Amino acid sequence: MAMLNFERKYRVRGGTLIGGDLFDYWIGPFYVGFFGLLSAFFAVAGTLLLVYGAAIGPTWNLWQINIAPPDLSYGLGPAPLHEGGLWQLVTICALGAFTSWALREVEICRKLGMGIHVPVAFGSAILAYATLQVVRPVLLGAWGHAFPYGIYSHLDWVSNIAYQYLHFHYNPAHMVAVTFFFTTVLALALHGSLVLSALNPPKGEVVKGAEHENTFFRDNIGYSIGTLGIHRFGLLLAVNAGVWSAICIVVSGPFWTRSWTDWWAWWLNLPIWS
Ligand code: UQ2
Repeated sequence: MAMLNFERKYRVRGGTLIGGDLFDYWIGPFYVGFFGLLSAFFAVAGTLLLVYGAAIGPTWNLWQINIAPPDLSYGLGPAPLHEGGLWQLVTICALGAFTSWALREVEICRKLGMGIHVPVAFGSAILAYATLQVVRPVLLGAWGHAFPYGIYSHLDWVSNIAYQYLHFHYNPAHMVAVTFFFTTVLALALHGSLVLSALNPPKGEVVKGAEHENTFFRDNIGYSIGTLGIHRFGLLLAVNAGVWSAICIVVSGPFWTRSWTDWWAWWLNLPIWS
């Protein structure tokens, strides 16, 4: 792929966290770096392990393939390859690939003299995954509490865990997480549609800018959060969606074992009613 002329200015040396100049190069449009190689290694290794797991399994039906964590009886110890060991290796590869990818983003930020907002935001998604697959199983004492890798099997896992707490939607942290997810979607829909409506007019019509964007929302709801503000707000919403997801799952089991509907008894038990 040809290097665009502006890339010459931004393909700068340095900013690496590890390895100095050794891995400081590009392959086509992609920056490599130590963490690029590490991320690619973990991604390929993890994928091959999943394919191997499918090969020793009972089906090649894409919907039914399942790489399950070890039985609860293995606790937090290593399991034989065919009894959850594959799942353990895949999980190491996944976390290795995700964190390497985040650190590769940090290196690119440093090269460009930018803030590290993007990798920090990605970190909230990694946190949610790590909480599901590592933090909560460790607190509960067995890898068997993590979810299996498979399309239907992981959906079944979610359904089963939800019923274990009778009705997971009564989990207050889950309510907060869902609200952040939906508000993120609303904010991005408002932002994307507003920017397109101003910057991408029909042929022959003049392009509008921030003044028009502000005016639309002031006319419509009496308030405009501003062009910088909407991006700060979007980051806040999206990061909180990940953080509250992590909170809502880590409290389920380690800190609350009963029905989530029962949790709301604190309200009925307030002394003001008696
Ligand atoms: C805005 C603004 C933008 C935007 C958007 C708004 C000019 C281009 C979407 C409007 C957003 C508001 C009022 C906050 C929405 C609140 C919730 C809870 C979704 O004012 O500035 O910049 O993209």
